[in-house]
Amino acid sequence: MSYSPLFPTAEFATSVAELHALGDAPLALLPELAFVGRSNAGKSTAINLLTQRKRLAFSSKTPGRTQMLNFFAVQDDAPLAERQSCAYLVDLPGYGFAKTDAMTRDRWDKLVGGYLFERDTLRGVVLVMDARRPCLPADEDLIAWICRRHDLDTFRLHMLLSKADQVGTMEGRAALARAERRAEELPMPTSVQLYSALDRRGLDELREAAAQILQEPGEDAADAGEAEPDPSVPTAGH
Ligand SMILES: Nc1nc2c(ncn2[C@@H]2O[C@H](COP(=O)(O)OP(=O)(O)OP(=O)(O)O)[C@@H](O)[C@H]2O)c(=O)[nH]1
Ligand SMILES: [Mg+2]
Repeated sequence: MSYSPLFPTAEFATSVAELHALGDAPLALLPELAFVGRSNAGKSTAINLLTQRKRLAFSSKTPGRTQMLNFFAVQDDAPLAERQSCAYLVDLPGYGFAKTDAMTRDRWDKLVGGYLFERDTLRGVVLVMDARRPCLPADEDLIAWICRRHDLDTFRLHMLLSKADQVGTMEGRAALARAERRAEELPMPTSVQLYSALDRRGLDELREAAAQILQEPGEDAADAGEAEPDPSVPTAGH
């Protein structure tokens, strides 16, 4: 029997400012789900909404608020006495904000790009994009980092079109269609949804996608396998 992540149990675990410090960080070997996207897209807000916490991840009107890799440990939904951490949500610094100088960009590439490319325990990412302008060149840069991974058959990309409250029905549909077309071209399994932190539209869908990404690959199959009788083992009465 396997348990699912219980997002409201999330607690801050650690922050990492340099990629090389990641190996020394006090982190257990658990699956990770990172929230990435342009600065101000709503990554920190999405983590707070998912975990039902007001200020777990710092959100701000000022672009570039999140500067480090911030890890939040999530416990499983086992009975209270048996609960243990089963995953990390990771809030990443944004990219592509107006005042980016060469040094900031270089730092971002090393820290975030490096993390997205080489982190073995990273199971997938939620790519947060403003529904008013999805799939901008800066988003494509980020997708390019992910495409360099060697586990693209199982690595999951979930495109979260945020601030859906800021677009009309037709514009929202057009944004969704555009992102879906892009998703079909990508080499990794990719899903797309509209969402709003303001009116909580799409929150259940986000929760389901996040839980599914963090699930062990083949976990369902393994569970099903346990229930199947092994034909090589004689059973009572045979
Ligand atoms: N209207 C609306 N505003 C939102 C939504 N999600 C986030 N915001 C607002 O957008 C701003 C930026 O949100 P953050 O969550 O801090 O964005 P971020 O992507 O973490 O930004 P950085 O850390 O700078 O990369 C804040 O003022 C949020 O309140 C949404 O769904 N609708
Ligand atoms: Mg942030």
